[in-house]
Amino acid sequence: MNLMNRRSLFGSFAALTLLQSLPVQAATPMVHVYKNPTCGCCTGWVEHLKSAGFSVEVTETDETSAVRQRLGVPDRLGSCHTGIAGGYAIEGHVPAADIKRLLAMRPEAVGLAVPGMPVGSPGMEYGDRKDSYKVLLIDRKGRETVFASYPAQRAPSKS
Ligand SMILES: [Cu+2]
Repeated sequence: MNLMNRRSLFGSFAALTLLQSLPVQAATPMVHVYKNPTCGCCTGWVEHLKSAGFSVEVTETDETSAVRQRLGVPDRLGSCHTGIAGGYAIEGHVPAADIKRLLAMRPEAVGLAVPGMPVGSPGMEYGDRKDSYKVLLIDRKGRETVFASYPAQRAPSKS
């Protein structure tokens, strides 16, 4: 077998392997997360996504605000990390269930944001305390509407 034939044979194998792997990849939603290397709650959120069945790729960067700007997330809605899922920006501690709903609905939008770092959101667990927070849908003009609301939960008092 000459070199040309060997190359094309390898090429076919590669193409075949790629085709076989595609259905599996499509079934596992993928999130690419940009986070500061020292951010602990960002890692908490990554773990939350993984346990919800997402495959996660992490890029550590000190320029998280540049990533946010590139994706069209207004600074006032910013948090500690930015993810990309199915072409959407996922800013901050957005629950995995809301990302799945977004990917199923596929609206015309920039993506989702949980501004700041509300206590009790995924990755921001702090004992039993859960503050209320909202998941916002950002449209292409940078305006937000409420996508999901999470009420505050008080731990039962131990008296
Ligand atoms: Cu955080």
